[in-house]
Amino acid sequence: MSKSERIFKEAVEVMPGGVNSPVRAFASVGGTPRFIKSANGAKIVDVDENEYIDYIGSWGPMILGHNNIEIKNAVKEAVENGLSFGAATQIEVEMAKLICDIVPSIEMVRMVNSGTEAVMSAIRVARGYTKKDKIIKFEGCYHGHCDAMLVKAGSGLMTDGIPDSAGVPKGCAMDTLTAKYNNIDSVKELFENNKDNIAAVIIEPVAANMGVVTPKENFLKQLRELCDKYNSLLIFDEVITGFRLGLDGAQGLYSITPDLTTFGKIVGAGMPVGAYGGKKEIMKCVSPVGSVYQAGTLSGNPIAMSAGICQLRILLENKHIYDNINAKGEMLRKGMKEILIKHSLPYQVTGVGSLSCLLFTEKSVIDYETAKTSDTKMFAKYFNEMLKQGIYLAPSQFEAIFMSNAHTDEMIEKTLYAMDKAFNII
Ligand code: HOZ
Repeated sequence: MSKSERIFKEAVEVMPGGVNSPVRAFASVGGTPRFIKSANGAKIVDVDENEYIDYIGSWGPMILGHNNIEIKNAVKEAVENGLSFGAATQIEVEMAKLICDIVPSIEMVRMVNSGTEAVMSAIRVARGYTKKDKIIKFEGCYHGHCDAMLVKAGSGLMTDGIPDSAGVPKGCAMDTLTAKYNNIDSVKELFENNKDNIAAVIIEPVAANMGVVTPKENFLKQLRELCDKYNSLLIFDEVITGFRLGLDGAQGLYSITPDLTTFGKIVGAGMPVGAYGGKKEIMKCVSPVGSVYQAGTLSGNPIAMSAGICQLRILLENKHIYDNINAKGEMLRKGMKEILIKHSLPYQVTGVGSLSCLLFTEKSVIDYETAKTSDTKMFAKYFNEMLKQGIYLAPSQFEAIFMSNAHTDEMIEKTLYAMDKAFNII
């Protein structure tokens, strides 16, 4: 029995599924989750000393690769002064200024501790500001695990085949309306039927929790127009895309200005950080200035801020990193497509920039329905073959492949070689 297997046996006795977040449990791919001991650059090592090329990158934060020396030093320095004060610190102001400088749509920002918290708070702000209740979300988009967003959600729910979570009171989900991603008519219809009641439309501008699904041309622009027409807010959930698809995320890439944006992952460089922000007029609704209450004992924690600021500064001062990771994402996608052709397989390679996915369906993936046509059993076989060859992919068909600045061409070539071999076997 491997060490991972032994630890997992203990883990399932004391933790639901043996994990602290469901997708990690390998439930949809079978086998035992690898218990990770350390990581460096683009490689991770498990407790049995197996080394893998890592394409999860802690689900997105590690855009520079693991264990970045500058970030590590920034954290060490911050630790010397104490872990948390529950009081205002200068470093929080530094972080807020940095985010406002980097992302033009953000005039004011509030730091929280996760993407879920950011979304939950942004929705409350949208409701408080507009004095309306209903929220439109898109099938297959995942916005963390707050009650109102666990309706036809992507990520772990899609992996487990349970679109709506148990334990969400009807009242909480009653005001969540779902539209179809990439289908503007489905949004128009909801607006027409709920004219004065839509507080906000929330969207992952690139949907990265049902595979990676990019927006059709003009789709985001049309959403912006509809929100303006009906006096509703447009919220971009950039927890995955923020600071990844460019410094100013998907909103920069597609030239759309949302009213509110949520961040997580990269903004914390591996520490538990989220943030939400937007127009000053809207953010001034937040307590203590306004009447929308939102708080957090560890929000703006100095250690987390020091990590996040360091990572954002590196990205800001080295913009070529984006060219680099985007080119590597492209190299991977191109290579995957060639292998599919070689094996006469009809599967879909999707993605943009450093986010990619291989979906096991012959249908072009444009939304939740088409993503769900994926053969998840085939994905599971593929996943396990790749793992055997030292390639650590997300253990779910519907999660992204994350490229970091630490991935080398050789690593990508090795990955493609493994993929070719995997398709000879499965
Ligand atoms: N929410 C993440 C997937 N989109 C999973 C996080 C984790 O399991 O660590």
